[in-house]
Amino acid sequence: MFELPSILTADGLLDKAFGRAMKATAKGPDRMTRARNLAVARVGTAGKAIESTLRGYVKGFPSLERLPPFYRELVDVLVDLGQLKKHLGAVDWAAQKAGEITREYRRRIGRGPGADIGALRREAYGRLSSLVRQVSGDLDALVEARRALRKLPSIDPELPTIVVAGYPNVGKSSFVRAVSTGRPKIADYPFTTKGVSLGHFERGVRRYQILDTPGILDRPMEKRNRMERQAIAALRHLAEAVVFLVDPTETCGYPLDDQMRLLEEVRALFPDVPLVVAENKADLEGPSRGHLRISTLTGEGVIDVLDRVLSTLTSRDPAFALRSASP
Ligand SMILES: Nc1nc2c(ncn2[C@@H]2O[C@H](COP(=O)(O)OP(=O)(O)OP(=O)(O)O)[C@@H](O)[C@H]2O)c(=O)[nH]1
Ligand SMILES: [Mg+2]
Repeated sequence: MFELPSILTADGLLDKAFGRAMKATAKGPDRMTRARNLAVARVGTAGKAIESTLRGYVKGFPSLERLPPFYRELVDVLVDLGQLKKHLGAVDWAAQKAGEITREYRRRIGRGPGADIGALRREAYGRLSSLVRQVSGDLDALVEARRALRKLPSIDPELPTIVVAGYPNVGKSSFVRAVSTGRPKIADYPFTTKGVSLGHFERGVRRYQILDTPGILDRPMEKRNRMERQAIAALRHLAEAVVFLVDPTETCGYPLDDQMRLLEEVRALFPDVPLVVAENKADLEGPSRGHLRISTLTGEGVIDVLDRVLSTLTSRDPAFALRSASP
Protein backbone atom coordinates (compact mmCIF):
# COMPACT_ATOMS: atom_id res chain seq x y z
CA MET A 1 0.00 0.00 0.00
CA PHE A 2 2.57 2.58 1.07
CA GLU A 3 5.58 3.39 -1.07
CA LEU A 4 8.13 3.84 1.66
CA PRO A 5 11.84 4.48 1.30
CA SER A 6 14.02 1.54 2.27
CA ILE A 7 15.79 2.41 5.46
CA LEU A 8 19.40 1.78 6.46
CA THR A 9 20.54 0.93 9.95
CA ALA A 10 22.91 3.35 11.65
CA ASP A 11 25.96 1.32 10.57
CA GLY A 12 24.68 0.98 7.03
CA LEU A 13 24.15 4.71 6.77
CA LEU A 14 27.64 5.49 8.12
CA ASP A 15 29.22 3.04 5.65
CA LYS A 16 27.37 4.71 2.81
CA ALA A 17 28.29 8.26 3.89
CA PHE A 18 31.97 7.63 4.62
CA GLY A 19 32.28 5.41 1.56
CA ARG A 20 31.13 8.31 -0.59
CA ALA A 21 33.46 10.68 1.22
CA MET A 22 36.42 8.42 0.40
CA LYS A 23 35.78 9.05 -3.27
CA ALA A 24 35.79 12.83 -2.96
CA THR A 25 38.55 14.66 -4.81
CA ALA A 26 40.01 18.18 -4.55
CA LYS A 27 42.23 20.55 -6.44
CA GLY A 28 44.62 23.25 -5.34
CA PRO A 29 47.83 25.06 -6.29
CA ASP A 30 49.94 23.30 -3.66
CA ARG A 31 49.93 20.20 -1.51
CA MET A 32 48.73 21.97 1.62
CA THR A 33 45.77 23.59 -0.11
CA ARG A 34 44.86 20.35 -1.84
CA ALA A 35 44.89 18.50 1.48
CA ARG A 36 42.71 21.14 3.06
CA ASN A 37 40.25 21.17 0.17
CA LEU A 38 40.11 17.40 0.24
CA ALA A 39 39.26 17.34 3.94
CA VAL A 40 36.55 19.97 3.38
CA ALA A 41 35.15 17.92 0.50
CA ARG A 42 35.15 14.71 2.53
CA VAL A 43 33.39 16.20 5.52
CA GLY A 44 30.93 17.89 3.16
CA THR A 45 30.19 14.70 1.24
CA ALA A 46 29.74 12.54 4.34
CA GLY A 47 27.67 15.15 6.17
CA LYS A 48 25.39 15.83 3.23
CA ALA A 49 24.84 12.13 2.61
CA ILE A 50 23.76 11.70 6.21
CA GLU A 51 21.59 14.81 6.25
CA SER A 52 19.78 14.14 2.99
CA THR A 53 19.31 10.43 3.66
CA LEU A 54 17.74 11.09 7.06
CA ARG A 55 15.53 13.85 5.65
CA GLY A 56 14.40 11.48 2.90
CA TYR A 57 13.25 8.99 5.53
CA VAL A 58 11.15 11.60 7.30
CA LYS A 59 9.61 12.89 4.06
CA GLY A 60 9.05 9.39 2.74
CA PHE A 61 6.71 8.37 5.54
CA PRO A 62 3.11 9.16 4.67
CA SER A 63 1.78 12.21 6.38
CA LEU A 64 0.10 10.47 9.26
CA GLU A 65 -2.47 13.21 9.84
CA ARG A 66 -3.78 12.92 6.32
CA LEU A 67 -4.20 9.15 6.19
CA PRO A 68 -7.74 7.85 5.64
CA PRO A 69 -9.28 6.72 8.97
CA PHE A 70 -8.85 2.99 8.30
CA TYR A 71 -5.14 3.29 7.65
CA ARG A 72 -4.71 5.66 10.55
CA GLU A 73 -6.25 3.15 12.93
CA LEU A 74 -4.25 0.32 11.40
CA VAL A 75 -0.97 2.21 11.61
CA ASP A 76 -1.81 2.90 15.23
CA VAL A 77 -2.58 -0.77 15.89
CA LEU A 78 0.52 -2.00 14.10
CA VAL A 79 3.17 0.52 15.03
CA ASP A 80 1.66 3.01 17.52
CA LEU A 81 1.24 6.48 15.99
CA GLY A 82 2.64 8.32 19.02
CA GLN A 83 5.83 6.27 19.01
CA LEU A 84 6.23 6.56 15.26
CA LYS A 85 5.98 10.36 15.48
CA LYS A 86 8.70 10.38 18.14
CA HIS A 87 11.04 8.30 16.00
CA LEU A 88 10.45 10.49 12.96
CA GLY A 89 11.04 13.58 15.12
CA ALA A 90 14.35 12.19 16.35
CA VAL A 91 15.51 11.38 12.82
CA ASP A 92 14.50 14.84 11.64
CA TRP A 93 16.49 16.38 14.49
CA ALA A 94 19.56 14.30 13.55
CA ALA A 95 19.30 15.43 9.92
CA GLN A 96 19.41 19.05 11.00
CA LYS A 97 22.24 18.43 13.44
CA ALA A 98 24.25 16.67 10.71
CA GLY A 99 23.92 19.81 8.59
CA GLU A 100 25.16 21.97 11.45
CA ILE A 101 28.16 19.76 12.19
CA THR A 102 29.07 19.67 8.51
CA ARG A 103 28.97 23.44 8.13
CA GLU A 104 30.92 23.99 11.31
CA TYR A 105 33.80 21.69 10.35
CA ARG A 106 33.97 22.78 6.73
CA ARG A 107 34.42 26.30 8.06
CA ARG A 108 37.03 25.35 10.65
CA ILE A 109 39.07 23.17 8.28
CA GLY A 110 38.88 25.75 5.50
CA ARG A 111 40.04 28.57 7.72
CA GLY A 112 43.60 28.25 6.49
CA PRO A 113 47.06 27.64 7.80
CA GLY A 114 47.39 26.67 11.40
CA ALA A 115 44.37 24.38 11.46
CA ASP A 116 45.21 20.73 12.12
CA ILE A 117 43.38 19.38 9.12
CA GLY A 118 43.68 15.69 9.96
CA ALA A 119 42.55 16.10 13.54
CA LEU A 120 39.58 18.27 12.57
CA ARG A 121 38.50 15.85 9.87
CA ARG A 122 38.61 12.97 12.35
CA GLU A 123 36.70 15.02 14.89
CA ALA A 124 33.98 15.79 12.34
CA TYR A 125 33.69 12.10 11.41
CA GLY A 126 33.53 11.20 15.08
CA ARG A 127 30.71 13.65 15.76
CA LEU A 128 28.75 12.56 12.70
CA SER A 129 29.15 8.90 13.71
CA SER A 130 27.99 9.40 17.25
CA LEU A 131 25.07 11.51 16.01
CA VAL A 132 23.86 8.72 13.72
CA ARG A 133 24.43 6.10 16.43
CA GLN A 134 22.32 8.21 18.77
CA VAL A 135 19.28 7.68 16.52
CA SER A 136 20.11 4.06 15.78
CA GLY A 137 17.09 2.83 17.78
CA ASP A 138 14.82 5.25 15.92
CA LEU A 139 16.09 3.98 12.58
CA ASP A 140 15.47 0.39 13.66
CA ALA A 141 11.91 1.35 14.62
CA LEU A 142 11.35 2.92 11.19
CA VAL A 143 12.60 -0.26 9.54
CA GLU A 144 10.02 -2.20 11.58
CA ALA A 145 7.23 0.27 10.82
CA ARG A 146 8.00 0.13 7.12
CA ARG A 147 7.83 -3.64 7.18
CA ALA A 148 4.38 -3.55 8.82
CA LEU A 149 2.96 -0.77 6.63
CA ARG A 150 4.09 -2.24 3.35
CA LYS A 151 1.97 -5.32 3.97
CA LEU A 152 -1.26 -3.35 4.19
CA PRO A 153 -3.60 -3.97 1.27
CA SER A 154 -4.56 -1.14 -1.09
CA ILE A 155 -8.25 -0.61 -0.53
CA ASP A 156 -10.07 1.00 -3.43
CA PRO A 157 -12.53 3.50 -1.94
CA GLU A 158 -14.69 3.26 -5.09
CA LEU A 159 -15.41 -0.46 -4.82
CA PRO A 160 -18.06 -2.00 -2.55
CA THR A 161 -16.31 -3.72 0.34
CA ILE A 162 -17.34 -6.93 2.09
CA VAL A 163 -15.58 -7.93 5.30
CA VAL A 164 -15.40 -11.57 6.40
CA ALA A 165 -15.24 -11.85 10.16
CA GLY A 166 -15.68 -14.35 12.97
CA TYR A 167 -13.88 -16.47 15.52
CA PRO A 168 -10.41 -17.82 14.73
CA ASN A 169 -10.13 -21.03 12.69
CA VAL A 170 -13.77 -21.08 11.51
CA GLY A 171 -12.90 -20.89 7.78
CA LYS A 172 -12.79 -17.17 6.96
CA SER A 173 -9.70 -17.43 4.78
CA SER A 174 -11.09 -20.55 3.11
CA PHE A 175 -14.21 -18.55 2.24
CA VAL A 176 -12.25 -15.63 0.77
CA ARG A 177 -10.19 -18.08 -1.28
CA ALA A 178 -13.32 -19.83 -2.51
CA VAL A 179 -15.02 -16.69 -3.81
CA SER A 180 -12.25 -14.28 -4.82
CA THR A 181 -8.79 -13.71 -6.20
CA GLY A 182 -7.50 -13.47 -2.62
CA ARG A 183 -5.02 -16.18 -1.66
CA PRO A 184 -4.78 -16.03 2.14
CA LYS A 185 -3.07 -18.85 3.99
CA ILE A 186 -5.30 -21.58 5.43
CA ALA A 187 -4.29 -23.79 8.33
CA ASP A 188 -5.95 -25.74 11.12
CA TYR A 189 -4.87 -23.53 13.98
CA PRO A 190 -6.23 -20.21 15.29
CA PHE A 191 -4.73 -16.86 14.23
CA THR A 192 -3.28 -18.23 11.02
CA THR A 193 -4.32 -14.90 9.51
CA LYS A 194 -2.35 -12.16 11.20
CA GLY A 195 -3.49 -9.14 9.22
CA VAL A 196 -6.20 -7.99 6.84
CA SER A 197 -5.82 -9.07 3.23
CA LEU A 198 -7.73 -8.36 0.09
CA GLY A 199 -9.41 -10.33 -2.68
CA HIS A 200 -11.57 -9.27 -5.63
CA PHE A 201 -14.45 -10.82 -7.49
CA GLU A 202 -16.83 -9.77 -10.23
CA ARG A 203 -20.56 -10.10 -10.60
CA GLY A 204 -22.00 -8.90 -13.89
CA VAL A 205 -20.34 -5.59 -14.61
CA ARG A 206 -19.58 -4.93 -10.97
CA ARG A 207 -16.30 -5.49 -9.17
CA TYR A 208 -16.18 -6.06 -5.44
CA GLN A 209 -13.45 -6.27 -2.88
CA ILE A 210 -13.60 -8.75 -0.06
CA LEU A 211 -11.40 -8.60 3.01
CA ASP A 212 -10.12 -11.53 4.99
CA THR A 213 -9.53 -10.62 8.63
CA PRO A 214 -7.86 -12.24 11.63
CA GLY A 215 -10.14 -14.05 14.08
CA ILE A 216 -11.75 -12.15 16.95
CA LEU A 217 -12.40 -13.60 20.40
CA ASP A 218 -15.35 -12.77 22.60
CA ARG A 219 -13.57 -10.68 25.19
CA PRO A 220 -13.30 -7.03 26.25
CA MET A 221 -11.91 -4.67 23.62
CA GLU A 222 -8.93 -3.65 25.75
CA LYS A 223 -7.83 -7.30 26.06
CA ARG A 224 -7.84 -7.79 22.30
CA ASN A 225 -4.51 -8.26 20.58
CA ARG A 226 -3.04 -6.58 17.55
CA MET A 227 -4.57 -9.14 15.18
CA GLU A 228 -8.09 -8.86 16.59
CA ARG A 229 -7.87 -5.07 16.54
CA GLN A 230 -7.08 -5.06 12.84
CA ALA A 231 -10.26 -7.03 12.22
CA ILE A 232 -12.26 -4.54 14.29
CA ALA A 233 -10.72 -1.64 12.32
CA ALA A 234 -11.80 -3.26 9.05
CA LEU A 235 -15.34 -3.72 10.36
CA ARG A 236 -15.46 -0.15 11.65
CA HIS A 237 -14.06 1.69 8.65
CA LEU A 238 -14.48 -0.45 5.56
CA ALA A 239 -17.37 -2.89 5.84
CA GLU A 240 -20.36 -2.09 3.65
CA ALA A 241 -21.51 -5.62 4.38
CA VAL A 242 -20.25 -8.38 6.64
CA VAL A 243 -20.09 -12.13 6.19
CA PHE A 244 -19.99 -13.51 9.71
CA LEU A 245 -18.87 -17.12 9.78
CA VAL A 246 -19.48 -19.48 12.67
CA ASP A 247 -18.28 -23.04 13.09
CA PRO A 248 -21.05 -25.05 14.80
CA THR A 249 -18.88 -28.20 14.71
CA GLU A 250 -16.53 -26.44 17.13
CA THR A 251 -13.59 -28.13 15.38
CA CYS A 252 -12.18 -24.61 15.34
CA GLY A 253 -11.59 -25.16 19.05
CA TYR A 254 -14.10 -22.63 20.37
CA PRO A 255 -17.63 -23.17 21.77
CA LEU A 256 -20.49 -22.09 19.51
CA ASP A 257 -21.98 -20.05 22.37
CA ASP A 258 -18.84 -17.89 22.50
CA GLN A 259 -19.02 -17.40 18.75
CA MET A 260 -22.65 -16.33 19.01
CA ARG A 261 -21.80 -13.79 21.71
CA LEU A 262 -19.20 -12.28 19.39
CA LEU A 263 -21.85 -12.14 16.68
CA GLU A 264 -24.12 -10.14 18.99
CA GLU A 265 -21.28 -7.80 19.88
CA VAL A 266 -20.49 -7.15 16.22
CA ARG A 267 -24.16 -6.47 15.51
CA ALA A 268 -24.31 -4.06 18.44
CA LEU A 269 -21.09 -2.25 17.50
CA PHE A 270 -22.05 -1.79 13.86
CA PRO A 271 -25.85 -1.75 13.77
CA ASP A 272 -26.02 -0.07 10.37
CA VAL A 273 -23.90 -2.58 8.50
CA PRO A 274 -25.85 -5.44 6.89
CA LEU A 275 -24.59 -8.78 8.10
CA VAL A 276 -25.06 -12.29 6.73
CA VAL A 277 -24.40 -15.19 9.10
CA ALA A 278 -23.28 -18.54 7.73
CA GLU A 279 -22.58 -21.81 9.52
CA ASN A 280 -19.46 -23.27 7.95
CA LYS A 281 -18.15 -26.85 7.83
CA ALA A 282 -21.61 -28.24 6.95
CA ASP A 283 -19.80 -31.28 5.55
CA LEU A 284 -19.17 -32.30 9.18
CA GLU A 285 -21.68 -33.24 11.88
CA GLY A 286 -22.82 -30.28 13.91
CA PRO A 287 -25.83 -28.48 15.35
CA SER A 288 -27.52 -25.62 13.51
CA ARG A 289 -28.88 -22.34 14.80
CA GLY A 290 -30.94 -21.87 11.67
CA HIS A 291 -28.52 -19.80 9.58
CA LEU A 292 -27.32 -20.58 6.08
CA ARG A 293 -25.32 -23.81 6.17
CA ILE A 294 -22.23 -23.81 3.98
CA SER A 295 -19.00 -25.67 3.39
CA THR A 296 -16.01 -23.94 1.88
CA LEU A 297 -14.59 -27.45 1.47
CA THR A 298 -17.34 -28.78 -0.84
CA GLY A 299 -18.54 -25.37 -2.03
CA GLU A 300 -22.05 -25.99 -0.69
CA GLY A 301 -23.94 -22.75 0.01
CA VAL A 302 -20.99 -20.49 -0.68
CA ILE A 303 -22.63 -18.74 -3.63
CA ASP A 304 -25.86 -18.36 -1.66
CA VAL A 305 -23.97 -16.37 0.95
CA LEU A 306 -22.56 -14.09 -1.71
CA ASP A 307 -25.99 -13.64 -3.31
CA ARG A 308 -27.45 -12.64 0.01
CA VAL A 309 -24.64 -10.20 0.75
CA LEU A 310 -24.88 -8.61 -2.67
CA SER A 311 -28.63 -8.19 -2.34
CA THR A 312 -28.16 -6.32 0.94
CA LEU A 313 -25.67 -4.01 -0.81
CA THR A 314 -28.05 -3.44 -3.69
CA SER A 315 -31.07 -2.78 -1.54
CA ARG A 316 -29.17 -0.18 0.46
CA ASP A 317 -28.07 1.76 -2.58
CA PRO A 318 -30.89 2.38 -5.07
CA ALA A 319 -28.57 4.21 -7.45
CA PHE A 320 -26.35 1.16 -7.48
CA ALA A 321 -29.36 -1.08 -8.17
CA LEU A 322 -30.14 1.01 -11.24
CA ARG A 323 -26.54 1.03 -12.37
CA SER A 324 -26.11 -2.71 -12.11
CA ALA A 325 -29.50 -3.37 -13.81
CA SER A 326 -28.46 -1.49 -16.95
CA PRO A 327 -25.97 -3.44 -19.05
N1 LIG B 1 -14.35 -29.81 7.21
C1 LIG B 1 -14.19 -28.53 6.85
N2 LIG B 1 -13.09 -27.86 7.21
C2 LIG B 1 -12.97 -26.58 6.85
C3 LIG B 1 -13.98 -25.92 6.10
N3 LIG B 1 -13.59 -24.62 5.90
C4 LIG B 1 -12.38 -24.51 6.49
N4 LIG B 1 -12.00 -25.66 7.05
C5 LIG B 1 -10.77 -25.96 7.79
O1 LIG B 1 -10.73 -25.16 8.94
C6 LIG B 1 -9.39 -24.77 9.26
C7 LIG B 1 -9.32 -23.27 9.36
O2 LIG B 1 -9.55 -22.67 8.09
P1 LIG B 1 -9.12 -21.17 7.77
O3 LIG B 1 -9.76 -20.82 6.49
O4 LIG B 1 -7.66 -21.04 7.90
O5 LIG B 1 -9.84 -20.46 8.99
P2 LIG B 1 -9.74 -18.91 9.44
O6 LIG B 1 -11.07 -18.57 10.02
O7 LIG B 1 -9.24 -18.08 8.34
O8 LIG B 1 -8.67 -19.03 10.61
P3 LIG B 1 -7.77 -17.85 11.27
O9 LIG B 1 -7.11 -17.11 10.16
O10 LIG B 1 -6.81 -18.60 12.11
O11 LIG B 1 -8.71 -17.03 12.07
C8 LIG B 1 -8.53 -25.32 8.12
O12 LIG B 1 -7.96 -26.54 8.54
C9 LIG B 1 -9.53 -25.55 7.00
O13 LIG B 1 -9.13 -26.56 6.11
C10 LIG B 1 -15.16 -26.64 5.74
O14 LIG B 1 -16.08 -26.16 5.10
N5 LIG B 1 -15.19 -27.94 6.15
MG1 LIG C 1 -7.58 -16.94 8.26
